Amino acid sequence: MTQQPQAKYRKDYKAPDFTITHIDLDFDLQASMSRVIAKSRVTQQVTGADSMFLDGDALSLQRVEVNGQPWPHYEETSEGLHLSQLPSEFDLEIETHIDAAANTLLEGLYLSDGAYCTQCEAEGFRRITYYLDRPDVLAKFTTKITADKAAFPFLLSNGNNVGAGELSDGRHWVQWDDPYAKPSYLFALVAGDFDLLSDKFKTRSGRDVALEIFVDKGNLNRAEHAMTSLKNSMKWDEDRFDLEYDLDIYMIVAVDFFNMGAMENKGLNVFNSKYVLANSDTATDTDYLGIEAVIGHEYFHNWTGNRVTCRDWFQLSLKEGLTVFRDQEFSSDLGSRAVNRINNVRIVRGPQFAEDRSPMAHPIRPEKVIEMNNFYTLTVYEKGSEVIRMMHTLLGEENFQRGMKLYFERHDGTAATCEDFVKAMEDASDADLAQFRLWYSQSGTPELTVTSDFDDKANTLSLTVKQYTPSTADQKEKLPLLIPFDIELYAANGDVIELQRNGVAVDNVLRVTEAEQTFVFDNVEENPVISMLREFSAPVTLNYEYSDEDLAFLMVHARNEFARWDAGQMLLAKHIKANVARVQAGETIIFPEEVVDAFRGVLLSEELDVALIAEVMTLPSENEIGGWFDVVDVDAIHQVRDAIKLSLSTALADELSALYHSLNQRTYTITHESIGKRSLRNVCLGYLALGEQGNALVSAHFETANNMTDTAAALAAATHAELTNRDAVMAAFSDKWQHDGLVMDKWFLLQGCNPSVGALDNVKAQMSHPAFSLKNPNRTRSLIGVFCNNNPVHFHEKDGAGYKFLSDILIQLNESNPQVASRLIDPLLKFKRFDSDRQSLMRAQLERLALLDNLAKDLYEKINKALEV
Ligand code: B3K
Ligand code: ZN
Repeated sequence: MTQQPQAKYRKDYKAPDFTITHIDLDFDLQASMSRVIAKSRVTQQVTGADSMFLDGDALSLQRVEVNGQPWPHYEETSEGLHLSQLPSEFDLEIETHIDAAANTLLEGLYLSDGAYCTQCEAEGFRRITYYLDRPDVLAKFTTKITADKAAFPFLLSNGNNVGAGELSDGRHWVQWDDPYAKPSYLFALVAGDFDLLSDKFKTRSGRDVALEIFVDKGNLNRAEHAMTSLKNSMKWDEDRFDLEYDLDIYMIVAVDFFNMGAMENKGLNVFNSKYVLANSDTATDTDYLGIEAVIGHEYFHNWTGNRVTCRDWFQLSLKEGLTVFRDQEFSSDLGSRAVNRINNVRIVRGPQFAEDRSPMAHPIRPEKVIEMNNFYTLTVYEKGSEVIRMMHTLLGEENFQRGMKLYFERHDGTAATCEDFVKAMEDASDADLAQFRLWYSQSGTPELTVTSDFDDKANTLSLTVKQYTPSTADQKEKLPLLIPFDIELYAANGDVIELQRNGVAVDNVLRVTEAEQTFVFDNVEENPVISMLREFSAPVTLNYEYSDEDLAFLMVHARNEFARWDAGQMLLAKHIKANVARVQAGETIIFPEEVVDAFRGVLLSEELDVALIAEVMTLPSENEIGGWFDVVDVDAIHQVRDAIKLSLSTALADELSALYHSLNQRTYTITHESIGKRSLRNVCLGYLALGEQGNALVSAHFETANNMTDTAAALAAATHAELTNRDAVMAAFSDKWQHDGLVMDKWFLLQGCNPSVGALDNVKAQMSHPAFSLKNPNRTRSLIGVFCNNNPVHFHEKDGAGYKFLSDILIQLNESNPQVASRLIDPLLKFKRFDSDRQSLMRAQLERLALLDNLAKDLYEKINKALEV
């Protein structure tokens, strides 16, 4: 590395000396190189300023003009263009050449299967032209695109199509005008040949909006669900948030080569095809729900992100945390609130909590960044959403919506900060969020330790709550937070005991604000069972000495579905932890009959929603379990989890089998009810696959499946149960689908998490499969990402071969696509969580990577943090 990458700090924010109010872009797309002419209107913001620095990366500069005259006062650096001796207001014209075909980074302008597309967030626009590539510079964009008409019949950009024409040489052009000022990261251009699904939406004020979804040729029959999801999103945002769409057209383009899920460019979203394409043959129910969520997420950004954007990238959670909260509410309003909450909580408790314990720990509003792309994290997104959710819990829906209104009144059309959002919430509701603000600046996972004391003379219940946040890699000292702690008390007969203080009913959401605090409730006539942290009311861990009986009681009597699921998880957690200790001490695994009975009760319940039963029966992942220990013993965890699964399978075989058969649906529909039934039936299949009839049952399931959910469930059951028919069903699937990378991702994923001996060699072998390519981020994540993240026993094999394999891959990706490399490296960063032998093997690979002389900023930042003492 020639020059060490420099960090930026939140505290150093400074408004720009000049701003750009208008930019006219003119693209001439050619096979060998593309020409970009950018004409900007620049105005001074700070009196006396006469120089400015424009960001630029991998550009070939052709000319610079100021007010129509060639401008000699510039200097090119590796990071951009320094212009000097500038007047206070001027027109700037810059011509650059870029090579889209050579762009493997998938950032800036690149080719995806013959179509040009762009990705500019966070700092990709600087790979298109020299610019003030920062989110607080808001300009009105016009875009002219010229390209060969036969190869690129569709030429798309943000805003409205305002002109088009043909040229004599077979080329054509289209002109776009976006009436809303925006930062450069929301710019988009797409040029290609697609199939187009068109529809329209009438907004509640009566405007017609044209809806257009562009997909690869031949995929029109997979775009319908995305369109329905888009219309549902538009309607939901009007109904729940009072927000209406603001342009006459909304376009979505699906591409196969994309570094993440999707991108909310104004009026022209670019999506990973994974989050657009679906039909019953190719997509699972999870895919359908994922598409609904991501289409919603990007649409909701139109207000939370685009109309009000971020002042600087440290404020990313302003748009991401809020928009995740909105998409979670959308999915919950349309589907099962409990199942959505469970799945969101699994992500926070699993990988987000793990991030807090890693060298990359950061608050939802980071303080220091080297490569911004490294901060599109679970902390900024998922914990960010939990922080918004806590405000929603504390203020209530009505006040929260008042806060949203005020936020838009104050900040529409501007670049705002997280503080602006909290202030709007506070001012609209008269709440005091002073202490709550710490959630934005303090990193780490708070631990709540609760003890209860029932006084049968005074009929009082005292709850003592201690909060403690362990130090994190980025921050030693921690302060007490305001934690909304939602509880409910139950009598032995299942009745709810009202929470009272001094005889007056009090809210279920306790405000925990001190390091230690005691809450006393009166008129409690019997020692109650306490449901705590209901709905996961704060992103914290909970320690409370529950008895098995109390947890089994809550699984039946808790009034809310989430709490019932959570009681089941706590019951499992108790026994998993105890058994890991037993295995480590060389003792045998014990899983008591009473615990099995609690799960039998759930399977037999006639009142519980089937989708919820499926969730209750799903064991926590090995990674989540790993998070409960200081030193992660991957082998013991795997052994215990497998043994418990087998115990449940054996003891509950009759109940599982009866449910499996009764849940069979003749016809395939995608309603929430039928998704729930398939989900439980396939969970039953996963257990039954471990029994004597496993092979026969899974083969029959595979043969008779009339949709991808069931097909994929058969493959998964065969894989996890290591059935002898596994190779046969996997081969049949590959024969049928090897032409379709997106479908094959389900297959690569199962190769990645294959528990059998020789898993790593198998993963290496599958890299030569005709459908695999390291150039495609989806394939890479499915096979290699899943192996390294979701196959802990084999990734962490004691010889260190898994670690070496990952760093060999990272060496390749460091050059071709550092953004993907930087996501893939995460399991290696966590080396301190393992035993000392594994630690040194993992560290050695990080040290090997650190020595690369062309190490990208992305990897540099993470490796350096991990290796810091
Ligand atoms: N805003 C984009 C993510 C951009 C990631 C840049 N590395 C998608 C989203 O969150 O909606
Ligand atoms: Zn987003």
